[in-house]
Amino acid sequence: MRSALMLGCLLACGPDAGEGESASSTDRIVSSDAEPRPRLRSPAEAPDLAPDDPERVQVELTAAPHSFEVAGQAVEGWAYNAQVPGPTLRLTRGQILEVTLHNALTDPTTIHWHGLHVPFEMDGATWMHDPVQPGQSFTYSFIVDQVGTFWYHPHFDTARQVDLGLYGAIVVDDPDEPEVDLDVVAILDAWAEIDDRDDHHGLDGTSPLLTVNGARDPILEAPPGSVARIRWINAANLAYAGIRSEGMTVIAGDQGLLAAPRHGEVLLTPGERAETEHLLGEAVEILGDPWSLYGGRTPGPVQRLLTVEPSEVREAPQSPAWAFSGLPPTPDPLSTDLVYVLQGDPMTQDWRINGERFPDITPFHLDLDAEAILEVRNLSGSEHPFHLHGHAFEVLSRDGVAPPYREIVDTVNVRLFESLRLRLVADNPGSWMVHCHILPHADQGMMTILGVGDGPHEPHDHRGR
Ligand SMILES: [Cu+2]
Repeated sequence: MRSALMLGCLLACGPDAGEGESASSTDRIVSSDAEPRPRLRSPAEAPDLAPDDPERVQVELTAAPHSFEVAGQAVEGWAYNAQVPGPTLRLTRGQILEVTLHNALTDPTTIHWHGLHVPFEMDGATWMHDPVQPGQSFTYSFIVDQVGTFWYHPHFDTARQVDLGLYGAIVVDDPDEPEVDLDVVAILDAWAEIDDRDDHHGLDGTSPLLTVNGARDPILEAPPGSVARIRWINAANLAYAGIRSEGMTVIAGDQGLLAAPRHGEVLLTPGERAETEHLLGEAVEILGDPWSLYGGRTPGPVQRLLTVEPSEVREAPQSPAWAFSGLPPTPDPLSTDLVYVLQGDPMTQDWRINGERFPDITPFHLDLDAEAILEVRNLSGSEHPFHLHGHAFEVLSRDGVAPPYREIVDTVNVRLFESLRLRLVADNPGSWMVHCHILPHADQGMMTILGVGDGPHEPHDHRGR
């Protein structure tokens, strides 16, 4: 049972909590009163078992039950190699990542490589391939020709397995990028005050307790006058986090460097990543704005997520010379190849795509290397992070408005009644999952299949979620 996951009233729970507040710098900021405040550490990196092979990073991950602490509370969960978040997998663009998964759980499991363009049989989705059974092992192996911040998690009974603690970061370095003084992985997870269901721990995502690498409101110690690069991953099942900080620059998103930097804030929905740069003359606080799935930025307490604290005050350093491309968005051809209508209702939790619930779905199909325009319309009563496996795609427009620069992602939030137009080059053959990354929504049916090349294949339910 999951009762140990039900954290107590750790957020502001008073009768006036969040009432009548608006999004401004005068918002009440909720911080921890724990003393001393915990120190933030990047999740330990997995040791490379083939250190003499420059072409390959070889790692072993054992998924097993594990007891750990979150914000001072005991949790009976699951972990990779007895750590939550799991070991960070770090490699350089062009290397082969080879991961042997040992399943020491009582349930089947898989690993999905969120955001990486892996061959279909390595994707960890149980649409066509059986999961790894208890006591069994499986070796995933693929070349990585992308850079940036990605993550891995199971794609079997997904909401529950991720919620129990099975997730970790993947960092793919570009040898041509400037070095920074501090390069930190910061994985967000969310915890509800009360949750009597056993499938996830946030409720409607409006005011969960957000933790960073399992710590509430930690301090990141930094050398004086340093440049910090923080790689954020939202591993929560359904909580959104509006991240903001004075002087913060968002330098990268789901798929490496942005075409142009953005200043001040970034919304991180489940599954998404963002990299932020902080030029540390003095300490900076990084805040999390409350966000409702039912209508965006919402009144309520702002949480302090993290304080980055140099050991002494200095003049702020210069930003390194990031190689932003400055590319404009691709012009919209104004034709449409595939339409995805997101439907559902928070009252009934009946989530669908085009009227269908997984696995009773009709797969779409694209020829290999086809360029396709997807239109995603949200007619449901909730926002949804739309995610496609095996590919990244470009956001051409939101409600007809093109972004200022080219925007390449693998997960994109679709707000209430919004229409997005996306451009996809279907260059990876397989029967790929298309789903909402609010994992309970996906488990409840908001998932379908896009066949590329020889696909699609007939639906085949292994609880393939
Ligand atoms: Cu959803």
